[in-house]
Amino acid sequence: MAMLSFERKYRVRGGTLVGGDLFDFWVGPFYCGFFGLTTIFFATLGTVLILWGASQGPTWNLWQINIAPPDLSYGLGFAPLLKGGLWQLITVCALGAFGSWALREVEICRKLGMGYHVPVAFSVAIFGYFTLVVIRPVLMGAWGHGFPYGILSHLDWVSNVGYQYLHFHYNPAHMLAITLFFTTCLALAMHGGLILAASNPQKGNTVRCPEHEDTFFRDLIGYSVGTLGIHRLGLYLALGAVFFSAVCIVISGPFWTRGWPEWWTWWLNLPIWS
Ligand code: UQ1
Repeated sequence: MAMLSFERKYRVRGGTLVGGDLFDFWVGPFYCGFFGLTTIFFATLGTVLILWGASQGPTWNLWQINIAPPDLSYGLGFAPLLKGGLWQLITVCALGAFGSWALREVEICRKLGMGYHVPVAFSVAIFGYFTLVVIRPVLMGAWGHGFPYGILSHLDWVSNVGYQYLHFHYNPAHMLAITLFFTTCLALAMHGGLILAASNPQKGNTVRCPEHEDTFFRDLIGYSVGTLGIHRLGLYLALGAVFFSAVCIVISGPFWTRGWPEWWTWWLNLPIWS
């Protein structure tokens, strides 16, 4: 397996969270580690359970395969395998695999003496999933409030849950989340464009440096957030988008059960209008 010249220097022992040197080795380009093995274990088991569930279902059509959560009547208890129990096991496997992957990232950060920004960011994504399949169902008293595992079925779930609250776009946390998603796209498009414009010149032109990047935005809008700042901004925007997505769904049901347009009556009822 080919190795970049600098890789050997950084492939050092240590930094593991559990097991000491036991799984502290590489397989080709991949770091193994204890959490590499637990990732493979949970991901494989979860995938096998999905395939077995599909084999028990009415279709092999990739779009229509569906592993549904238990009926609401099972509450927060265990359900029989083919009545939502599979969904429960697959959820455990998914969380096991995602958590293992995050801890594998932590071990690699420790080896390399880097900050934990990547595992922290990934943990926010895991938190989004955890909110949907654990926090909200627990707050509402039934695993049946989790979303089904299937390409079309999870889209139907999103649509149905949205319409349950009449008009989800009136959910203030949903508004914030969307705004952060769009702003993330704007920031990444500007950043990608700016970096390519400066550092990947046409034939005959020379590479431009951060001074040019800063100057471009200072000329354009009188302000440059800076080369480190744009990456901080991007991280905060993206994490904020996921965080407010989690907020917007967790308040829908546990904390607000009527239509979201109706929530805004507090605005119409302000005494300043009368
Ligand atoms: C920016 O100011 C900047 O600093 C030089 C970048 O880094 C290379 C950028 O990528 C972008 C997009 C900007 C402009 C962004 C704001 C919020 C003014």
